[in-house]
Amino acid sequence: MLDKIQEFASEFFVTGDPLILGAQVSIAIAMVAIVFVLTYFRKWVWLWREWLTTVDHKRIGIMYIICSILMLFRGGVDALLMRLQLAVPNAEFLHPEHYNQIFTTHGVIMILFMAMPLMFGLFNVIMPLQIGARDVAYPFLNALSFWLFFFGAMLFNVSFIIGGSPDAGWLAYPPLSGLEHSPGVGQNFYIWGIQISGIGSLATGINFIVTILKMRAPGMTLMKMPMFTWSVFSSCIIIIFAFPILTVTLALLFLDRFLGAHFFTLDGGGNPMMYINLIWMWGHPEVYIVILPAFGIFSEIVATFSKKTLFGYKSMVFAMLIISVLSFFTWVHHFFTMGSGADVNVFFAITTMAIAIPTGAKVFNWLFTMYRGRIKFTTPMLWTIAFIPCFVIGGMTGVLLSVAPADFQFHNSYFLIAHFHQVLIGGVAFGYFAGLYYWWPKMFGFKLNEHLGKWAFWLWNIGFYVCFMPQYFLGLDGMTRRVSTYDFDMGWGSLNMVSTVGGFLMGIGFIFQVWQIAYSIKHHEKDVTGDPWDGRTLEWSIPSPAPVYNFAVTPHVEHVDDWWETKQKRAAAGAAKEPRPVYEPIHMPKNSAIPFVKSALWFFVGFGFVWDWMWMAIPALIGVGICMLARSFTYDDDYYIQVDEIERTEAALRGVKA
Ligand code: HEM
Ligand SMILES: [Cu+2]
Repeated sequence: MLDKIQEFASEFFVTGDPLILGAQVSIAIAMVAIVFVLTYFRKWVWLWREWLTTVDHKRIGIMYIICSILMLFRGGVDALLMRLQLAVPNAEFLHPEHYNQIFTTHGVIMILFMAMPLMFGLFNVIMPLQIGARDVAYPFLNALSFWLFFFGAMLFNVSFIIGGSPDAGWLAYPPLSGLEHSPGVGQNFYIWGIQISGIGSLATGINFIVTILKMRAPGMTLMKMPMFTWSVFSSCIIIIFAFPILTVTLALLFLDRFLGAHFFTLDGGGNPMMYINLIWMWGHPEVYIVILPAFGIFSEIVATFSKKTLFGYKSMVFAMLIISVLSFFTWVHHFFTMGSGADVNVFFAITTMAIAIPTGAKVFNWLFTMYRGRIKFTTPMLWTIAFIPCFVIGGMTGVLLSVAPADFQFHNSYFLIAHFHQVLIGGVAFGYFAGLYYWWPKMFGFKLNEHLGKWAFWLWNIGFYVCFMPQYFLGLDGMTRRVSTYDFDMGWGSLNMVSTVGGFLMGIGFIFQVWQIAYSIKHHEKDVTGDPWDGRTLEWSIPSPAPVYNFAVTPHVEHVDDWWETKQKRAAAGAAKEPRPVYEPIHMPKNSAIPFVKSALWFFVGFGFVWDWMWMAIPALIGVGICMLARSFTYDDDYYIQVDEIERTEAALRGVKA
C-alpha cells in the first residue's frame, strides 16, 4: 500500500530537482501566508463579494493586470534561468530536458498569460470609459472570460510542480508533441491550459466588439472614437477570426493524443504540416492582436504629452484595419524552409513585407504629432519615445527575415530570437508598460512615483539593447535557438555573456517597477483632479478611480478629443458655473458567483483529462452544465442605482458636501 502511494506521488509530483523543490516549498509557504492574512484580517467575505464575484469591468481589468504582473515574474525567472545557462560555454546549470521545458513555458506564459491579460486588463479598465459607457455589453460574460483565463493559466502553471511541464516549444509542433514523443502529461497541461483560457479570450473579443459598436455615448461616431478604442476594435476583430482556429487545432491535437486519432501523424493518413499551418494561422495574427493595442496606447500618449491632436487620425485608423486583414495572410513566413515551394514562398514574402507600409505610416504619424509639440517627458512618454527606434529596428530585421531565400540562413537562429524579442519587448511590453503608467492614476486614484519609474525605464531600455543586440550577431555566427549549451570552440561565449548581463539589467528594472508600485502605494500621492495629465479623452472627465457606474450623466460627444475641447470651451467661457447635472436612476448588472464557480469546474475538467481521470472530468463537466442551467434561470440579475445615491457618491468623489 505504502509503495503504491509512494509510486503515485513520485509520478504526480515533480521530484528530484532542487530548483523545483525550492519553488514547491515557497509556493506552499506563500499559500499558507495568504490564507493566514485573509483569515486574520477577516477579508474572505470582502474578497468574495467585491472581487471574485464582481462583474464590474474596472475590477475585472485590475484582476487581469495583477495576474499578468505575476506571470511576468514567472516568465522572467524562466528567461533569466535560460540566460544563466547560456552565459558560458558547456554550462551544466540546467539539464537539456529542463532547458526544453523552460523555453516552452517561458514562451507560452509571456505571450498567453502575460501579454494577453495585460492587454485585456487595459481594455477592460479603459475602453468603456473612453466611449462613455457604463460597462461592457455583456458584463457576466466578461467575468466568465476572466475566470476562464485565470483557471486556464493556473492549470498550465501547476504543471511545473505536478506532473511535469510541457517541453515541445511554445507552439507544440507534432510529431514532437504527439503521444509517441511526449508520453508524459506536460503536453496535456499545455492543451487544456491554453484551450480553457483561449475560450475566454474569444468571448472577450466578441464582447468588446459589441461594446464598441453598440455602447458608444451619443454623438461618438466611429470616426470620433479615441485611437486606443480603435486599436481594441481591430485587435478584437483579429481575435474573433483567429482564436477559433486555435481552438480547433488544439482539439485535434488532443484527439490525436487521447483517442489515437491521426490528424497530425504521418501514418494513418495524417500530416504534421497540417498542424504547423493551422497553428500559425492563429499564431501570426496573435502577435498582431497584442501589438495593435500597444499602437493605440502610444497614439493616446503621444497626443496627450505633445499637447496636440494626433496627426493623421484617418490614416491611423486605416493602417490599423489594413494590418488586421493582412495579418491573416502572412503565416507561411514562419516555415519558408519547410518545402512549400518557390511560388507560395514568394506570395507570403510579399504580404509580409507589405505590412511594413501601414506600420511605417503610423510611425510617421507619431513623429509628426511630436513635431513642434510641447513635449513633456513623463514616464509614459519616455516609454513611447523609446519604443519608436526600438520597434523600427525590430521591424526592419523582420523585413530581412521575410526575404524567403535569406530566411534559409536566418531561420531558427538567434537572429530570429533577437528580432521577435525586439518587437515583443520593445513594442508590446513597452507599450503596455506605457499604458500602465499612463492610466494608473485613473485606475487607483494616485500617481506612480516618477523618479523610481525613470530608473526602471533606463534599466529596461539599456538592458534590452545589451541583451538582444549581441544575439543578432550570434545568429549570423550560426547559433541556433533552443540549444541548451554550446562548445567553447564555437566562439560564442563572450557575446552570450554580454547578453546575459543585459537580461539581468532588465530583471533589475522589473524589481524597480515593483518597488515603485509598493512605494507609491505607501506614499499615496492622491490625485484629486481625475485628470492628472491634462488628458484629451472621456476617461479623464470623471473622478479617479471611477465610481461603479462610471458616468453619472452620459456625455454627449462632438469632437475627436472631446474632453480636451470641453476644457477649452470652459476656459474660454471663464469661471461660469456649470449647470447642476440632472441625474436619472442608473441600470446596473448584479454580481454573480457563476463565472468563478463554472471556470473552477473547468479547471477540474482539464485536470481530469490531463491525467485521464474520468471520475474527475465527467462530474466536473456535469457541474459546468448545471452552472449553465443555473444562469439560464437567473432572472434577478440587475438593479438600479437611485438618484440620491448618485448624488451622494458624486459629491463625495468631487470633494463637496451634498
Ligand atoms: C525580459 C526579458 C526576456 C528575456 C531575457 C528572454 C529570453 C529568452 C530566451 C533565452 C529564450 C530561449 C531562446 C532559445 O533557447 O531558443 C526565449 C524564447 C522566447 N521568448 Fe523570451 N525573453 C524575454 C522576454 C520575452 C517576452 C516579453 C516575450 C513575449 C511577450 C517573450 C517571448 C518568447 C518566445 C515566444 C520564445 C520562444 C519559445 C520557444 O522557442 O518555444 N520573451 N526568450
Ligand atoms: Cu508571423
